[in-house]
Amino acid sequence: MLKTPKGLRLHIGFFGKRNAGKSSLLNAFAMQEVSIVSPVAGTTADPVEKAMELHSLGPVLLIDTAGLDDDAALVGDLRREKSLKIMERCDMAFIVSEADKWGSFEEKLVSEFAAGKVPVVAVLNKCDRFAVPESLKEDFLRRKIPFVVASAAAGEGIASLREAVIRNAPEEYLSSPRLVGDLLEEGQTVLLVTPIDIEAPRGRMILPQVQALRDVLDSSCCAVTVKADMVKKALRNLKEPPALVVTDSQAFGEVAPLVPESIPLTSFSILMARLKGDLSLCAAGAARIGKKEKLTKVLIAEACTHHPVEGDIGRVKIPCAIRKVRGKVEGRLLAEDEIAFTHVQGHDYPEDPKEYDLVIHCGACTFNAREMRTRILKAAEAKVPFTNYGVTLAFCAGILERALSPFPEALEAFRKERKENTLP
Ligand SMILES: Nc1nc2c(ncn2[C@@H]2O[C@H](COP(=O)(O)OP(=O)(O)OP(=O)(O)O)[C@@H](O)[C@H]2O)c(=O)[nH]1
Ligand code: SF4
Ligand SMILES: [Mg+2]
Repeated sequence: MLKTPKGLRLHIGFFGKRNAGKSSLLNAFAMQEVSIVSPVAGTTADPVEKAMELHSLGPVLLIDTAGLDDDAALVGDLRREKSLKIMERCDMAFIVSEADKWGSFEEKLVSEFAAGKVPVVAVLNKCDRFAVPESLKEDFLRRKIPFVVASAAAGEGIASLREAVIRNAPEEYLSSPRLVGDLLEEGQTVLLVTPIDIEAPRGRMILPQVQALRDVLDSSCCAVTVKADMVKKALRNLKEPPALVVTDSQAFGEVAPLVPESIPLTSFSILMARLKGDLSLCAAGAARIGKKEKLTKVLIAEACTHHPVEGDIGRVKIPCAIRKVRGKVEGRLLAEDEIAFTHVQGHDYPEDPKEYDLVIHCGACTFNAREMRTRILKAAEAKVPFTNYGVTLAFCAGILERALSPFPEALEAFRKERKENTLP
């Protein structure tokens, strides 16, 4: 159950003033003592996460946060900041207050989430001690704000809270997103090319590969999985050509000449870019690498916090590939330090990335779509082009047009941006 990638879980945040009962509610919801509860205001200092399976919806991630009282002096700035970061990651928010204390602070949270189109549920807790004013209930009904009257202590209203999640969950979580299945018809064959190199985890495959394989099977299609050196043989052995070839982006250059032009070819990272964010934007963003204007500062963001390995994609392969392309654009050999690559990992990401000429993100398979969209939005607001690993490598290898062939809109966005390029 807990093997579901974090990125595909509905993220539900518990927000509200200190002592409102957020941690108690999370524990009651999860039916486990996950988060520490105490009468001392400010008990939860750091976000606490709990993954669970919610009946009839599927995998969710519950996130408890530090109280966000309106009096900033009461709550440390760092705590506030952490809770605010969780707000950006949430697909749904529980706004918790004591039953008779719902006020302007909670209303402000409602408007903030509404602005980000994040569904909220008002949770009026401690109903064993305090009564919810009738006028408040009427007000919620009139404004169509879902609310639940609960008591974490008495276990009241917890079932209604679960129902409220299912009733208000964003559409995309009710129908699981497709990684590749929508490109296929039942019974077709897909060739998946997955190199087993030093970066491949021991004894297993990486998430995008596993997810693609699962989606092909869910689509009642046939998946043939090979390493890059077996592509030729696999194509020869198949009686009918595959409907699609999906390759690891690092093997794209090796695989592309082996696959006839008539067979659509793309990469796992391009499928992930489409699932997680905005493929057209990533395609247009990659064109920045080949533009005449100088490229001096590049931000490389990775969702995982793994230790870099030899030949690491973000630290070695991408900087090398970009220097090479820039060398061609500028018609000279670039010195090592002419382009500064800054690396960030995990949930670190600048609030305002305006100092960079380009942001390059990993496939973000462990992030949910909303977190990725928030990052894209930050780059867009700072007018900084944004792209991802797979799209970058395909661009640098000169094969992005081919990799985008199954996605006409993204191809068009890339061609439009590329007009100003100096590259052939
Ligand atoms: N009577 C009653 N007390 C509750 C209820 N829910 C929580 N409490 C009590 O309220 C106090 C605060 O509960 P917490 O769950 O720690 O509240 P919190 O919102 O997580 O507080 P922070 O640590 O400030 O984030 C504790 O003493 C709980 O036992 C409830 O439904 N009824
Ligand atoms: S670094 Fe990014 S693409 Fe790679 S496994 Fe982690 S989340 Fe997925
Ligand atoms: Mg707490």
